[in-house]
Amino acid sequence: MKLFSYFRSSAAYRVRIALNLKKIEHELVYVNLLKSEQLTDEYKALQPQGLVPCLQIDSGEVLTQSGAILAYIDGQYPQYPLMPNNLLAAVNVRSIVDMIACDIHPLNNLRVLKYLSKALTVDERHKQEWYRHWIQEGFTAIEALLNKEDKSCGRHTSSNNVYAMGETVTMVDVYLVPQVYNALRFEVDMQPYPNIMRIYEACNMLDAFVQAAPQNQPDCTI
Ligand SMILES: N[C@@H](CCC(=O)N[C@@H](CS)C(=O)NCC(=O)O)C(=O)O
Repeated sequence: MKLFSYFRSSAAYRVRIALNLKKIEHELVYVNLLKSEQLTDEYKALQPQGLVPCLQIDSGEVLTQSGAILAYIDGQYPQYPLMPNNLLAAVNVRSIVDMIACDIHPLNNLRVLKYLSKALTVDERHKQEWYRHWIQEGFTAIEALLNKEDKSCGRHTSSNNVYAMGETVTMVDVYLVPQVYNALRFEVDMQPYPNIMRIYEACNMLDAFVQAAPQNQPDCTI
């Protein structure tokens, strides 16, 4: 299978982590967002929104949207499951995943930042404030959830956990690590989020996360 990826794309980073955790053989195809390669007709024939990632599976079919791609990978390759079996625990994983995927990440996407600067003439300082604002708002809520000693309703959050939801990596960690990478890149003060940082550091002890990291991608110097 081929993953169309860009080293700094956090949506592609999520998929790279999952492919590595599950040890799924794949090829990386690089789409340079700074050169607008995602907007070419050739790429849009694969991903009509012009967004990275997409995954071409061995049958030739192209899967789009990182959440859908991750659901496919987790369903098709059951080794190293990323979603809990318990329905309520799975719903709670999904809830934090959606806080990142729906309520933080889209507001800070490249096309949104470009629109702020070009169409709305927002200056660099305010654009960076915008970026940090949405991360801080989302991380404040996620930190509160992760800090809560709560093993009811399948939530399993606790400040004693190794990973976000317990002793094993789940989809929450797969989404959280790339979002923290973005936060650090844009110099968000991470002091108010000790649980998030602890989880980020624990995940980055695992090869699958290290190998998926932007700075370890062959296209990071292109
Ligand atoms: N909801 C989409 C978001 C994908 C996305 O936003 N990709 C970004 C990189 S992280 C992108 O391709 N941006 C290009 C652009 O904004 O022009 C997903 O999860 O796959």
